[in-house]
Amino acid sequence: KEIVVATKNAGKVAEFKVALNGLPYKVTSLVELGNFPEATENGVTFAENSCSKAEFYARLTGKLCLADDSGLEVDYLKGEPGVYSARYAGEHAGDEDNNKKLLSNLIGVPPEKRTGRFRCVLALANAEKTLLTTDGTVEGVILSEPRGDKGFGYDPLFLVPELGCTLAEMSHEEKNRISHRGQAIREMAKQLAVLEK
Ligand code: ITT
Repeated sequence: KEIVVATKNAGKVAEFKVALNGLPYKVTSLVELGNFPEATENGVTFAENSCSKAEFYARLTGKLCLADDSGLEVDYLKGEPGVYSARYAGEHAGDEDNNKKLLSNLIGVPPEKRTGRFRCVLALANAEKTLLTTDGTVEGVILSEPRGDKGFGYDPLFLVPELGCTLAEMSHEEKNRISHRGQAIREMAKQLAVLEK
């Protein structure tokens, strides 16, 4: 049996591969399956985008697809960048541009007001419909300078206060243990096992 991790984000793929290791599925991703078109993401919630991506790629591949829609909500910015996290600094912006924009929007904001969270919604779909959704969140504080060189996206700016380090200072295993995505993946694995019974 095969599950396609329906994402083009190499950072996400790396975390999925580690987290799904040990399940009775062959795990592939759009990154290695070839040149698939971009799914349109015009939903206003992570759940809408996650389901539409999963269904879109399940129809294209004819395989069971697991999609991830995720992002960073910053309280001082009223929940931005939220579902726009990947394109915060523009349609084709990279992680560096997005991080720069986030920092510039938080200039002068003291640590106690720099709270926020990552959210992740996973959707599993076949060519007909979405079968399961799960979610996860992790709370943190946005630093004023990056720390660490692992991870992707906003990880170097996201401090997990209880651990005293950013998500970019952790291995995939450590990050998965606490992250929004790690939680959502573990819940998905549980529900999938029930579904298969
Ligand atoms: P796919 O749609 O192909 O999966 P994407 O990067 O466009 O890739 P999203 O629309 O879900 O995916 O955007 C998620 C963005 O939120 C991502 O590009 C990062 O900027 C940010 N993000 C999500 N999870 C993150 C994490 O674990 N660490 C750092 N940044 C994260």
